[in-house]
Amino acid sequence: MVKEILVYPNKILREKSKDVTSFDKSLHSLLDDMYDTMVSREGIGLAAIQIGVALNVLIINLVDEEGVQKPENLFEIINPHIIEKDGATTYQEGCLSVPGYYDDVERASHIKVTYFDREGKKYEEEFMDLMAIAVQHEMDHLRGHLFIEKLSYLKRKKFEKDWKKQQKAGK
Ligand code: QAP
Ligand code: CO
Repeated sequence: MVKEILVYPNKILREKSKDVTSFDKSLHSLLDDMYDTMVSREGIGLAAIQIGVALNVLIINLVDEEGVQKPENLFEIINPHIIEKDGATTYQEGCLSVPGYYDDVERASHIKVTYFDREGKKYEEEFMDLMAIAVQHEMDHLRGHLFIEKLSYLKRKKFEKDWKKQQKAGK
């Protein structure tokens, strides 16, 4: 089911998410709702808090070389921990909770992560490039952070000004 996505500056987006403790039907329907919601808005990543659920759950579904978003490339990542990170890369990020705004953010280019899947099976995996960026972006949501917090002071000020203007315009 498609859920409503919380948009900045909704305070719920600042909540810290908690670990999943049971890998049951309610987790599965959360994951399914997150997928429907993400796809309906043409997103490539979503954290549970973006639909108001403060659990350490995120999904990522990058597009392939042909630009097609295939369900078999979906990652469901639960209770993730970054155990190693290195390198640096910059990417023009966006976020479904900050629609219409994109800006450069620097992050580690390579990460090693432990996480669980929807059945509670544990994985240790390395991610690079866009997948590494997406995991770090979504994991920031789990700690109540948005990519706009990483902007320089001046860029953030300009963002706040433009955002207020856009909201006044009723968008
Ligand atoms: C997070 O972002 C991410 O502004 C996922 O109008 C960011 O899916 C992953 C979106 C950077 C990898 C790299 C944003 C859709 C989607 C918008 C998204 C919009 C419509 C963002
Ligand atoms: Co986001």
